[in-house]
Amino acid sequence: MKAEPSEKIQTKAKAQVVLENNQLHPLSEWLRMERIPHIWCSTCGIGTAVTCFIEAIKKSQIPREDIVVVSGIGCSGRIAGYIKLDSFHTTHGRAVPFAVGLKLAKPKLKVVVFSGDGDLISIGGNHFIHTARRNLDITVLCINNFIYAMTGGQLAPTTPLTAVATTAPYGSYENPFNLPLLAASCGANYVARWTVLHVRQLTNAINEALNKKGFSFIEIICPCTTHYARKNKLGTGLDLMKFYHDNSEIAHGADVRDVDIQFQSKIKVGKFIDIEKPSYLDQYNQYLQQKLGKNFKPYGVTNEKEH
Ligand SMILES: Cc1ncc(C[n+]2csc(CCOP(=O)(O)OP(=O)(O)O)c2C)c(N)n1
Ligand code: SF4
Ligand SMILES: [Mg+2]
Repeated sequence: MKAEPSEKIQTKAKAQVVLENNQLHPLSEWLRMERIPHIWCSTCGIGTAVTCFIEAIKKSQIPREDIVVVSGIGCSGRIAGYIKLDSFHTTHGRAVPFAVGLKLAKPKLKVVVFSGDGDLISIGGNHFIHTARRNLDITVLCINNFIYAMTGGQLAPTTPLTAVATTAPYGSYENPFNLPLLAASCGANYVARWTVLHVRQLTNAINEALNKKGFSFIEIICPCTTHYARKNKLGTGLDLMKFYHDNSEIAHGADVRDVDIQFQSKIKVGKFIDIEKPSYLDQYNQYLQQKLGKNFKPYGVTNEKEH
C-alpha cells in the first residue's frame, strides 16, 4: 500500500533521528530532527548554547508545554526553528516585542527570547531597553559573537574596538555596548555572562534565569569561526575555546561598569545581578489595586482552565 504523505514525512523524520551506530540522537526529543542538518557552520558555538538551554529546561522541571522560545533573524535567530517547543521565528529585531505580547496575553507561559547580538541590541535595541526598564517577566538569552554573522560579518554594536569586520576593514573605532551594564542599568532583575565553554555554569544560569521573576538576561559569548574569527585571524573553533579557557575570569557580583570587553582581552564572566524587584505585572496589579480597590480584578493570576 502506498504511504500517505503524512506517513512519508514521519518516516523521513525517524530516519534522520537514527544515527549511524543505530542510536537515537541524545537530544532528538527536543529538536525538530526533520530539519537537521542545521545551517550552522562546523565549530560554531550556537549549538552548544542550545544544548545548555535544553539541559536547563530539563533541570528546571518547567513543563515543556509552558515554555515558548522566540527568536529574531540571524544565525542565532534560527534557534527557534530547531527547538521542539512552541517557538516563533519572528522578524529582525522584533523578538522582544513579540515575546512581550505573548507574555501579556498568556502570563502563565515562560517566555524565552533566544537571539543574536545584532538582532537584540542593534535593530532591536529600543525594544530591549524598554522591556528591561519595565522589568517584564521574560528571559533573554543573547548569543554574542561580536558580529552580524548571517549577513557576512558586518560591524555590530558589540564589536570590540579595533576588531575587523566586513564594514570595518581597518578595525572598529566605535565603542561597543557593555551588555550586562546595559541590561542592569535599564532595570533587569538578573544579569549574567558565560561563554559557551562554561557549559555547566551556563546551564545553571539559564535554569536560574528561567526561575527568576522579572527581566532576566544572559549574555552568551560564542565563537563565529566563519566571520569574526577568520577576519580577525583568531584561529579555529578550538583556538577560540582555548582562548575562553585561558582568558575568562569568574567574577560573580562584579560591578557591571567594569565588565566591558576589549578586543582579545580578559572576559569577566559570572552572575553580576540577582535582585528582587516587582515584575511588570506585579507592579501593574499592586498599583491598580491601590487605586481602584475592590473594583480591580488582578491580571495574570493564573487560572489553569484559561490556558
Ligand atoms: C529589517 C532587516 N534588516 C536587515 C536584515 C538583514 N539581517 C539579517 S540577520 C542580520 C544580522 C544578525 O546579526 P545577529 O543578530 O548578531 O545574528 P548572528 O547571525 O550573528 O547570529 C541582518 C542585518 C533583515 N533580515 N531585516
Ligand atoms: S556564520 Fe558564524 S555564527 Fe553563523 S553559523 Fe557560521 S560560525 Fe556560526
Ligand atoms: Mg551576532
